[in-house]
Amino acid sequence: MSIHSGDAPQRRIRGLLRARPYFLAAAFCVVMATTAADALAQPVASLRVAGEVPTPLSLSAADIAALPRTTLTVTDDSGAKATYEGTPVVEILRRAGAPLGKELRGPKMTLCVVAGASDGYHVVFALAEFDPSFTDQVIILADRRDGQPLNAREGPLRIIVPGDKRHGRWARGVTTLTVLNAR
Ligand SMILES: Nc1nc2c(c(=O)[nH]1)N[C@H]1C(S)=C(S)[C@@H](COP(=O)(O)O)O[C@H]1N2
Ligand SMILES: [Mo]
Repeated sequence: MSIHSGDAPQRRIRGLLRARPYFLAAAFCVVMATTAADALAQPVASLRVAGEVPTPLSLSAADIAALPRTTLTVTDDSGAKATYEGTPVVEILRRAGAPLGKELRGPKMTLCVVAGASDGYHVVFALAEFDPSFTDQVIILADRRDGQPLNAREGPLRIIVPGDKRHGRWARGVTTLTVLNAR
């Protein structure tokens, strides 16, 4: 390459240096757009636990994966056998400070948990339905089916209610658990 000043390649380089702020701004935009696109393509599991609890929570996928795990083999709505893996919902409610065991009595017996999903679907449970001192049924918040992360249609998080014969409360895409007193 020629090193004589004023020839075409040198002028091009001086031009690039003068324009550097614009290149930095453009590069910044590309990085931000890529980050935003990734966020849209791969929804990260997260869950907000709010309402009448002493400790509202915002849990990431990693937070949920670190909780105690349970596996349930159930029959899905199409009649197929499926193994769901996740955390018992009671573990999440316990960390939010919801009253359980001997604490769940009297006026707290009307406490409910409303699970909200990303498509606007909502389902309701009595708090007692999650409590192992009331029932042996274990309702889970699943993040895996048959060893794989839940697909975009049903995940990242789905409630599995093994004792329900109809699947209306097996809410897909759960993003919120709201504790409310029904009276
Ligand atoms: N988010 C969300 N979850 C949902 C629904 C819904 O409309 N939105 N439908 C429910 C109903 S009525 C049934 S019968 C089951 C169907 O389960 P499937 O999606 O595995 O077939 O999902 C349940 N979970
Ligand atoms: Mo349904």
